[in-house]
Amino acid sequence: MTKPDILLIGSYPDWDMEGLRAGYTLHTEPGPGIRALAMKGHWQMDGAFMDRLPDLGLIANFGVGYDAIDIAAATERGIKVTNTPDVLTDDVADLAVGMLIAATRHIPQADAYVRAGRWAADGDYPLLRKVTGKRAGIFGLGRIGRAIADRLAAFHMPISYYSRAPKETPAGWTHYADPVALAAEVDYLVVALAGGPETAGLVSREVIAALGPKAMLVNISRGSTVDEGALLEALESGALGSAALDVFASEPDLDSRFLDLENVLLQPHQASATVETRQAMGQLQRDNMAAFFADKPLLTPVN
Ligand code: 8YV
Repeated sequence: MTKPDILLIGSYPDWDMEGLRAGYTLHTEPGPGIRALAMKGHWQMDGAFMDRLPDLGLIANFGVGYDAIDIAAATERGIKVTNTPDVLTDDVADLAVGMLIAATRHIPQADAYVRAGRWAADGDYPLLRKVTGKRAGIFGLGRIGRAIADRLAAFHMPISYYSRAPKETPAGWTHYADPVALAAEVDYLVVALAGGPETAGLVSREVIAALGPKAMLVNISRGSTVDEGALLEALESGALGSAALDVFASEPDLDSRFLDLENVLLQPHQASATVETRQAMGQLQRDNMAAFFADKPLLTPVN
């Protein structure tokens, strides 16, 4: 039996390549006859590119966020889009909480202090602030936001959240319809919004100002959700206490002003980057393609 033709975008580890080669004839350039596209990375997928694939029926995205794909353009062309939700939720929530604690308790700086011999030479590391019991705000209470909130609730943090409509939550969680009002009430603001035009800049200059000099912004979603110019200014002036960031507007070439700041913890967009989760994401991407070619319902459709 001939293998279906698919276009491969992005760099895949051997375990994915094995599964992909076993099931498909792989192409690296668009053209006729290609019915599915396996996409990885944050490469802009617009209507003009889709038009170079006249037989395309499916874009199978490796990742939960599909802000790089013009969904309206895909729908107009009768192209289905799938993503990889759920399988990465725990990892992303784990990293958000890890970053929050690491940045508050200066885990990277204290490690450097020990390695530099400063513990013996200069004495104990300066005292910091406590994490447990502080007030947490979650921006976007989808699957990932909820998993972060559940973890922070275990640290006895009162949970407030921003979302368009209130969600079903454990008793005592507070919904805010106004992002600025939420920011004014919390010690930590963790951004777990989906990317895309609807959420662009939602962490605005006003939200950052409302957080204030003692608060921390944590972002594991997309750089586009934050007014990055306002964030940099506030971190530089001390108007915002600190930030822990896994994502940036211009990643991977982030604004070099971040590198000069001591009140920021920087991560290389690695929230889903464990072997277990990346294998599960690759499997789900291939399972969606297999369903498409077998004319079965897609597992995790977006449109
Ligand atoms: C990326 C992510 O997909 O799932 C998402 O939305 O941002 C990540 O998991 C990953 O970097 C692979 O491109």
